[in-house]
Amino acid sequence: MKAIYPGSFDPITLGHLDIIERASKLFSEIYIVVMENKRKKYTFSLDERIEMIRECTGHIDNLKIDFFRGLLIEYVKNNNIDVVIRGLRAVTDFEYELQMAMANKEMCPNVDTVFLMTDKKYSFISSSLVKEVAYYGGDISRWVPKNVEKKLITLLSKNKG
Ligand code: COD
Repeated sequence: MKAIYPGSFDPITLGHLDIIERASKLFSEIYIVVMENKRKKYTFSLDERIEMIRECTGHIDNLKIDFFRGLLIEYVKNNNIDVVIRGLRAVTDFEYELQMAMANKEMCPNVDTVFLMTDKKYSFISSSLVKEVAYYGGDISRWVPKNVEKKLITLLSKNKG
């Protein structure tokens, strides 16, 4: 079965990576798709977000990394994908995720959303939290892959300098 794990990945964290590693054992092929929404402002460019994912997922064989500007469900239909994977951290994620899963199901009834629960050590991690802690000089090494930590530090030193 083919699955898609869509997200902003701005940037990818160890929470995302944990979901990717676990999903890659459950499905034959995983599409990691970086979604780009014109109305949203990102810290990293599309190319940077893709590159960071590529650098830290080289050990997983059944991955395809891609991007898309548009409705997720269009990408799903165009690529004959069976399942949408999403991660759940806390009850606060649930409402948004349920709404998205239901809208996607309504638009494409043969596609299901599968939720993977976060590992408890990553349950509080989000891309925004990591960026905020890094901005104020905190240690983010336990929350992001090494390549992402380096990239964030470089970006912040450029912005401060
Ligand atoms: N542990 C486990 N899971 C996690 C963690 C963690 N620490 N951190 C994040 N996750 C999960 C999130 O819950 C989410 O499921 C996924 O990882 C990606 O997270 P983000 O934050 O990188 O990406 P999102 O949630 O901003 O992505 C939203 C989309 C861009 C996928 C969505 O808005 C979308 O599909 N947009 C395209 C337009 C569209 O189709 N809109 C209609 C949707 S009905």
